[in-house]
Amino acid sequence: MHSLVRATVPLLSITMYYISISHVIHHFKSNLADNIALRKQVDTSSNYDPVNWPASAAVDGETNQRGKCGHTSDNSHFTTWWTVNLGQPSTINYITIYYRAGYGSRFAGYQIFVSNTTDLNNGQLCYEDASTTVAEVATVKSHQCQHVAQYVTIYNYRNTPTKRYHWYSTYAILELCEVLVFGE
Ligand SMILES: [Ca+2]
Repeated sequence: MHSLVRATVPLLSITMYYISISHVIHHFKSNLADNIALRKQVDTSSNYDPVNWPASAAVDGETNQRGKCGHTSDNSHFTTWWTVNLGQPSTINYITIYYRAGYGSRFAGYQIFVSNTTDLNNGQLCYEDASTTVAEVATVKSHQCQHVAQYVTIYNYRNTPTKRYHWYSTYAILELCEVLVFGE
């Protein structure tokens, strides 16, 4: 009888150990690997061409630079923004942006906000690009942004008459090929 008990306890411990490890792996995967922005509702300050460059193209799962990108108007705006609604307050881990290649002068200076309403004044600034040369502006870049939020907004602005750097585009324009929000 005693030997049976001794044999059972280690087996139970091993089983519990594996259950615990698989739970951790599942939790790790869902935290890091799920793009919770995919095909979610989006909104934008303006559209350059809602048919060929729709705002929703930034959450269609296609990161290919030759595919569609969300593109705000290029018509004399000094502020511009694009927002994805995650549907509910979500635990965000990090955000990866695929920008249109070759247009770093437009993307430069962009900000990432997370918020629980569409009012950015109630949100948190996660990141602001401070590249000093156009070559520093990465076409693909990930940002740690560990907050609980329902909305992720990419915002940009151009001061007039003085821009931060002479190589910045004159107007604020966003060309987001894909915005991935990893979290749960
Ligand atoms: Ca896309």
